[in-house]
Amino acid sequence: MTMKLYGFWRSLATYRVRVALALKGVEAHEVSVNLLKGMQHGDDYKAVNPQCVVPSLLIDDGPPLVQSMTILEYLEETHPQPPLLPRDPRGRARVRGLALIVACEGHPLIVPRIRTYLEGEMRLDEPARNRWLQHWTRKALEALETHLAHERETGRFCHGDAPTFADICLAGQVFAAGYFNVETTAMPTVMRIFDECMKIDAFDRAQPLKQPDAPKSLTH
Ligand SMILES: N[C@@H](CCC(=O)N[C@@H](CS)C(=O)NCC(=O)O)C(=O)O
Repeated sequence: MTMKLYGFWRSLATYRVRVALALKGVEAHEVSVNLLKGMQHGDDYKAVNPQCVVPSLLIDDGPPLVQSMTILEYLEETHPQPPLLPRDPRGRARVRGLALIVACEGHPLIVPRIRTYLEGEMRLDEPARNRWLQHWTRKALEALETHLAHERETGRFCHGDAPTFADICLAGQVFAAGYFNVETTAMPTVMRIFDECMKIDAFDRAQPLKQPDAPKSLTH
């Protein structure tokens, strides 16, 4: 089986898939789609992903898998070890809920096409656009913090003592806070869990600035 992952160093949705692949020990060749240069809109990539977003996962000659959380679910079903969801339905619902606070609520509001629209169509100047990016990034992190600080299922990680989908999404959202200069001192639980995640090689190696397509000026 050959796997090809279309992604981009800075993409947080790609980060989720990169971490899950690494945790599961699955090899995928990553192809960089430069979102900052608009390569997602080129005809070649549009043929892979008509929504013009990364990630897309190609497995052999089947149709591309799209949407990072769907790809995580696919990896969980096909490579059950190590599990990235708890065994019990209630625990699974909690983990998916935490993950989707990021993947369905926070992250979609800060992606390049939204930033471009705010600037081009809505005529927001840069400070106003940055306020938008910071606001929605912070909102998702604050919601995570409240859940994690108050629910007894929280352990070393978001749910117990092993990483799950929720930790993968949390870690990406903390990188978003870094991109947009969002203050994280009021989120001690989120940051404690982020630090735990980054002790794991799969999370660390997948991080944006450690990707071969990240600009050398930022990585050195
Ligand atoms: N919900 C999608 C989000 C995909 C997405 O928006 N990806 C961003 C990068 S993180 C992208 O490719 N954006 C291109 C654009 O907005 O033009 C997923 O989780 O896969």
